[in-house]
Amino acid sequence: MHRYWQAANYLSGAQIYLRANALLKETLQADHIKPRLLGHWGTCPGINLIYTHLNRLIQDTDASVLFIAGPGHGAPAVLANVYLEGTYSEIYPEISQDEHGMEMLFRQFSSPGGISSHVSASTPGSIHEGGELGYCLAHATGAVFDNPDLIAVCVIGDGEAETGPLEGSWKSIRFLNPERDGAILPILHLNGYKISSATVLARMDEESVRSLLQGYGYTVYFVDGDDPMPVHKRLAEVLDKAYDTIKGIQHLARRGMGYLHLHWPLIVLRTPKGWTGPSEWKGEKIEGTFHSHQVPLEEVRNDKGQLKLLETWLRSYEPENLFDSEGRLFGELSSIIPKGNKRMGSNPHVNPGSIEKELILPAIDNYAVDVPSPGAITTQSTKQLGKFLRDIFLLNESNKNFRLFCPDETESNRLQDVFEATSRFYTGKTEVTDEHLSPYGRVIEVLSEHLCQGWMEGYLLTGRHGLFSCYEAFITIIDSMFNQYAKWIKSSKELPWRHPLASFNYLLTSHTWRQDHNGYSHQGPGFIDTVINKKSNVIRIYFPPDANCLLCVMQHCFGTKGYINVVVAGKQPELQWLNMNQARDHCRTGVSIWNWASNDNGNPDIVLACAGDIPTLETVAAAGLLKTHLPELKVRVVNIVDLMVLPPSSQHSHGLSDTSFSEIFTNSKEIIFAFHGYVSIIHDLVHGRPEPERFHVRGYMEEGTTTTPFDMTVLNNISRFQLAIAAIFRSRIGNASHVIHLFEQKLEEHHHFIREHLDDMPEIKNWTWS
Ligand SMILES: Cc1ncc(C[n+]2csc(CCOP(=O)(O)OP(=O)(O)O)c2C)c(N)n1
Ligand SMILES: [Mg+2]
Repeated sequence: MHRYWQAANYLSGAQIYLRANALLKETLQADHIKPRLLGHWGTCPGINLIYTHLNRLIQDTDASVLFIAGPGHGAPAVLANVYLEGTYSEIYPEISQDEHGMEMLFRQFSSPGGISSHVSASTPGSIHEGGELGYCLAHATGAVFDNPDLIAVCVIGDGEAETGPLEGSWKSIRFLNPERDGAILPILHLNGYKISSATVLARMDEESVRSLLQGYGYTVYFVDGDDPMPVHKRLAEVLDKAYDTIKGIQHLARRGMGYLHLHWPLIVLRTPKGWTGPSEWKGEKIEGTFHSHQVPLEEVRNDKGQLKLLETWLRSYEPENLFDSEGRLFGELSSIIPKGNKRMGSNPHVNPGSIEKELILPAIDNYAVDVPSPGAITTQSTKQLGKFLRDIFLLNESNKNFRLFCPDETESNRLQDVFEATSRFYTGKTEVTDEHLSPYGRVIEVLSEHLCQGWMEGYLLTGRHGLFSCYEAFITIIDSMFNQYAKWIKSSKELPWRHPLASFNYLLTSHTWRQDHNGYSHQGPGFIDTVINKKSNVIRIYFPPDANCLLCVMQHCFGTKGYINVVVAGKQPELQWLNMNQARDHCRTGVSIWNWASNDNGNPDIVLACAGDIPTLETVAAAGLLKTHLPELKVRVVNIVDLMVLPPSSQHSHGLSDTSFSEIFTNSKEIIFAFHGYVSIIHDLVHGRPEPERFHVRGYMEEGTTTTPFDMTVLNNISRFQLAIAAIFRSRIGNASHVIHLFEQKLEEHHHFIREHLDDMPEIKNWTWS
């Protein structure tokens, strides 16, 4: 095992430096060295040590192990191991297990036309890039939900352990039920440093580290040292102990003997950063310090002394005793590699196409709202969705492949009908006043958007399905995680061997326009701005205006693969516009002219467009006002469900053809666009359409407080009166000053009324389309 570790260390160091002379058959020359030295060495020896020992554990126990490297910047180590075990060459035959393939492995690393410096979608066995630190333990946890036989071993850097999401992830074990879930085994790698500073945990004494982690519910095993042989011995012992503990917990739980007060194992590995690398250069220590973080010797091409030191370092692993003259690993070393799918690079949960079970969806007609005519009834759209979700849980119960992730808002978001089918997952102490808690629950409520996101990513990346329901304003907490996930999906799509995953579905509700209890801090539609910038073959954004449209959109999203779908919908009682058949047609095209609200007879003076449920209400009401007070103005109402119909089809596959766009928006008429989010999004999207300056967009402009629902629209200039006034101005219709005056008076009246009565005017509250 020690020699296997040396082989992995050799391959790791060589990936950073060599472009030729892979087996060091010749004396190392400057032109064997890559011109640009890019990569991270410091973390590699630790990752290699752990991987080597896991190979042994798997061989002895036949365990199914998913390997997650938190410090994904240690890609040379992960790549070295998947290369040694053969999984790399199976996927990329040109990187063969011989001298030529080894040279190619080295050349491609961090090189143009090659592969990136981090673990990435292109790395076999990986569901985790680790480029942006903090999410490894969350991914590990998501992966083992409902995978009872899987152990996700997660290496956590001591720098990474300082991040908010990682610090929050220790509680993940509280969300595992050993009866039905697999196990996580965190290995906290205290190599002492992050990029250039000391780490908090590495400088704490052993007892403090132990009590901290014990407090979270772990049994902590320490492995300490810089002398390889005792470290090997101790690491092998504690891995066996950890494995036995996991199996013991699962054994008891699966025989109904309880698990409430168990302690899951956790290993703290304290070994030097850059271990076995060059120990110092000109009196400056490298091994065991932050100087080993990236490239320990940077001047090897220009400095003969450094070149010599690099050669001494690489030869210290004795490549000639690891690989034969053709570059093949010696047989006795290969014997520690697990067989077939037990190799961590080909764990079947990682690229799950072949083991994924499709999500069974009930017919949405069962939950349809009866809408005899537009505006005839009021309902809570997300309440209807809750019934649909309830039945998804029921239909997929035996497949155990669907979960709802939510930061404690299922009830608040009006999805509580799901509790007729399942519960909130909870294994702690319960009180008689608790509701819907169970260790078998499939609703995962943790008040951490980071964990909801990370767990659901891990769940989907291992072939399952889910929904993340969140207050719209707080989803921006995970902007950066979304960003990384979208990059992962984009990169995966470029790899023919990666099977598509179920789409990541967001339901953003309790949205900006109806934050009745909470006000300004809870008003923020900015997530859409983040999403819109991602690749068009990855993202979709929907604004269903009512319950039937919400059901259509969600049904569609659950049936898609490989996308990130963002659905924004209100939870408050709201007017319903379309019956199910109309909703289906509307959602299929993503945009349509609402003829029932228009009076343009095919030739409008002005177009009123809207996206979002509240903007839709105000737009329809504005059309109603104009019809009553200025019937000669020909108004067309256009509703947009699928935001991505707006850009030209060259930019997004949902983009309307030029002809359809002109049919709906005309080629020249002015458009008053009431939008749920920030206005610049719409301006960006319609860039490239005929005369885009026709689009006069109104949306959320950071005006708000705890006020009435209608006042929110007034504060942000999208109330029916303001839209109607804008329509009159932009259409340039004459003889309308009395109407403008009337609408301005109404706004004035509203201002005084809400201050006196603390509620909206009855004519607003009770308004409906007629
Ligand atoms: C969220 C985030 N912040 C900052 C960085 C920049 N960064 C890359 S590596 C690193 C240090 C990581 O230290 P540690 O987790 O201890 O890993 P190791 O020592 O094993 O390299 C930092 C800060 C990052 N990748 N992600
Ligand atoms: Mg570190």
